[in-house]
Amino acid sequence: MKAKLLQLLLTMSDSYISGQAISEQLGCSRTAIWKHIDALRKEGYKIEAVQNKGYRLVFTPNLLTDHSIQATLATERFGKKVIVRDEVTSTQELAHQFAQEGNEEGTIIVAEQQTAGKGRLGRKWYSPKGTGIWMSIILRPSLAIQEAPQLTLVAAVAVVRAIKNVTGIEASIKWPNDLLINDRKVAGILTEMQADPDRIQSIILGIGMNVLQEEVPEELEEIATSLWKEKGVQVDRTALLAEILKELEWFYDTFLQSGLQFIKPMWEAHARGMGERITARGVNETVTGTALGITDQGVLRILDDKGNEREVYSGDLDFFHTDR
Ligand code: BT5
Repeated sequence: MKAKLLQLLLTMSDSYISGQAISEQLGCSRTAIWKHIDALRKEGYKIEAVQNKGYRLVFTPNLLTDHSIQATLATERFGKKVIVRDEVTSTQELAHQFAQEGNEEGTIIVAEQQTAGKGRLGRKWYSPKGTGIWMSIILRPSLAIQEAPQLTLVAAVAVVRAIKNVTGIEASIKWPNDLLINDRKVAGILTEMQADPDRIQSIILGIGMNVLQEEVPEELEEIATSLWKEKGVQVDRTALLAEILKELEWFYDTFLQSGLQFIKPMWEAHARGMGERITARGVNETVTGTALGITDQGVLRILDDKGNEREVYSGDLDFFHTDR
């Protein structure tokens, strides 16, 4: 009910809506509406109440709550079930748990703060309170196990588009899972899998994005940034999260229908370092050469210094040329 009321106030925010009209639309009593309005005000929403005119939303706090997200979503399935927590160790951990308990595809877990946010290979993801989007989404694709890493690339394109749609900023993709603005990392993607020997049970897709941070920790100063640092505006995190889910749902469905071929040109158009000299540090080997692009399976193609084409399945990239 609170989400529906908020949705109504958000849509009607350029005019007043009477208590009577709200109660008719939502099918609840005016007392119930008043209680929800009071609760929203306590969260920091400023809602004007003018006699004979009604209510009008004049200020929205930059909070992530289940009702703010539900009131803003424009998706069919993703985010229909939203779990928001103030503090968690990692939304990935919680999402694994919820997936095992049978929660359906599209369920999202969001936290205002993570005390043990995870990157790849046991690395840490810094997730300070109230400043970012720290979210995990449960996916249940019918894919072969070896196809699962492609979802990282699909998500990267979706998140780049969401950033562009909401802020106008063109982020670039650093293979396989980083999003950069001016060569500094603004977001990271983590794809984890629960699988039987031959079948994917679920994929937990984690997205971490720095939105409102004025400062990043000293050790990340050279490599990390936030939307606030790049653009100087306080991007509404709920609107951005809803846009990410909208793009992600579309790209995910397209990927499941047609594979990576359709998305690959978009990925390559946004990728940083293609056609340039790079080093890819994989788990078992390091390859230096010219990045040629990716295969239809999302594998990085490199022309090494001996003139051989090499394929790298996962790892970290180093660029030799930076814009900074
Ligand atoms: C990633 O790993 O970039 C994946 C990050 C995924 C985070 C999300 S948040 C929601 C969900 N819940 C989680 O617990 N995780 C996911 P990787 O490519 O391994 O990069 C990790 C490296 O990025 C670290 O070693 C740092 O150098 C750097 N880093 C850490 N925190 C950062 C931040 N907030 N912004 C930019 N860079 C950061």
